[in-house]
Amino acid sequence: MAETKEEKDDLLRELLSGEEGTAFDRMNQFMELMMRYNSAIREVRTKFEVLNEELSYKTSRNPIESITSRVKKPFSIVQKLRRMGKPLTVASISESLNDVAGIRVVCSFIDDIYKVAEMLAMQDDITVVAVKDYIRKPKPNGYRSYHMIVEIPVFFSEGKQIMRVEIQLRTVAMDFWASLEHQIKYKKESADRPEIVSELKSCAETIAATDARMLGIRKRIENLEKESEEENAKGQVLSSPVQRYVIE
Ligand code: 0O2
Repeated sequence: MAETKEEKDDLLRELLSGEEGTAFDRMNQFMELMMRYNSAIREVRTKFEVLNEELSYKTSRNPIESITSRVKKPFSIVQKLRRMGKPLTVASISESLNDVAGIRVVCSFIDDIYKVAEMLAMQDDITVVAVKDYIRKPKPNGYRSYHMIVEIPVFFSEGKQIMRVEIQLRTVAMDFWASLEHQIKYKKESADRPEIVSELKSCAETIAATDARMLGIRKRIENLEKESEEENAKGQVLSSPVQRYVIE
């Protein structure tokens, strides 16, 4: 992990110290690639915003609570390439990394995650490259989220380019755990002590159980509402003059 500004600068210098062109050319190529990832994020983000608007209109509630996005930081890119044993070049970034463009979609309930993910996957300009379902199969530490790597065509001035985007879908509760776990554990060796690992895992399980209960409550309320609407509808039919006549 790069700790100081000097270490981060060294990593970046390594990325930009290829053999072709000048350092200035390579810096420009890098900046252009990041701009392209940003554009890909915008395209996918819009798709989620449209889905949220439509589903909110149809169901009178928001399946998506929030959407955040980021382009991976340059030194994180270099660290990951190095960890993977890949060349530290601009070309290697798009060839080897799936998560330079990242979008996090925080949903209200667990079923919203699967609904929204399926609706995105059905769109004909989206290709799903990989899925990791850490909700059905949580990580050993308790981490839960639904990860998708997708490809999307983005139209630039000189033509279409297929860009990769990593999408993380999780509930508010899963996001709460992941954010705090990240803060608590980041760069802290004592966070790996068995009692802390097991406490964090236990918190993740409590949160998952609460997520399931909240979904159960929502479904019960929806069913009760449906039953009462059906009752009201019957009542209306029976009180119409024709119906009254038939029954009498
Ligand atoms: P950052 O800072 O979030 O960008 P791959 O990307 O497929 O080569 P990887 O990295 O194992 O392999 O992918 P995975 O398992 O899908 O996880 C990628 C991202 O998920 C991580 O990004 C985190 O954002 C999140 N994540 C995964 N596991 C955990 C976890 O245990 N706790 C928390 N809080 N988040 C997790 P990065 O790479 O860490 O970087």
